[in-house]
Amino acid sequence: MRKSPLVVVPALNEQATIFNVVTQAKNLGFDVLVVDDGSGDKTAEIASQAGAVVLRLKINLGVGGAMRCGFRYAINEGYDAVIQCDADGQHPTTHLKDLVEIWKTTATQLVIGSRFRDTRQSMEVKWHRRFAMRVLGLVASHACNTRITDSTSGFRLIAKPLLNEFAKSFPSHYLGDTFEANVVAGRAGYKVKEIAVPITERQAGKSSSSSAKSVILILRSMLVVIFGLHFNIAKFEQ
Ligand SMILES: Nc1nc2c(ncn2[C@@H]2O[C@H](COP(=O)(O)OP(=O)(O)OP(=O)(O)O)[C@@H](O)[C@H]2O)c(=O)[nH]1
Ligand SMILES: [Mg+2]
Repeated sequence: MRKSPLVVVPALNEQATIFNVVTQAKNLGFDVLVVDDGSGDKTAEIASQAGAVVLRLKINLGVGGAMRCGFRYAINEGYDAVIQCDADGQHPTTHLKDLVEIWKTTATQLVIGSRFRDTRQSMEVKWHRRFAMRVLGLVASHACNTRITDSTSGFRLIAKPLLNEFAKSFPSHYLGDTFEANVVAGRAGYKVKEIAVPITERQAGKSSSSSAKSVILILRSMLVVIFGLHFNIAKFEQ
């Protein structure tokens, strides 16, 4: 029988929230892997006390690098799918099973949890960030052949055979692991779906995103996908 997806949590200095995230996912029956690549606080120890397997990397690889590690671990351990979930409490663990349900009922390889499909319960996003996300969403929708409203979401399920491809090559730069990866998956013919998920503000700790730098990086990402300069994966074969 197929194992439940492995919940992979990239975490950097999230000692205030990691315990709850891990225990909530474990209580729902999921195995949890926390990838910590340079926390100066007690993130790794607390995650381990909460029952997660913890990979501590010696160098900082960023979120994408941590996820690539998680994908490889999942394949080695025989999981068919991974769910990525933030360590800061932003992502509702109560919706982990919704991602699984879509994967199981629609044979989709990428299920994205969107904060923009149902805005009633989701976090406030400033208008310029929302505008940029809308443009990225349009490009991703075109590539994935389905409506994508939140192409930078880090709450998502990735299943085989896409999981095998992402384990081989997955970028670590800003937007490479989210927006570009979605476009790459769509262009290679993998089935992508998006569902509404309430995503809140981070509960504690410090954000890794900076708005000044992100404008340049959004432009960079747009050029990368327009000119097809992104990483490549094998096409989806039924
Ligand atoms: N392993 C690892 N995890 C990271 C790194 N940078 C951020 N993370 C984790 O990746 C997740 C997403 O990062 P956030 O800083 O929350 O980014 P964000 O959700 O776009 O920004 P906020 O909305 O402000 O929270 C969190 O669980 C972070 O702890 C990193 O360099 N290495
Ligand atoms: Mg966050």
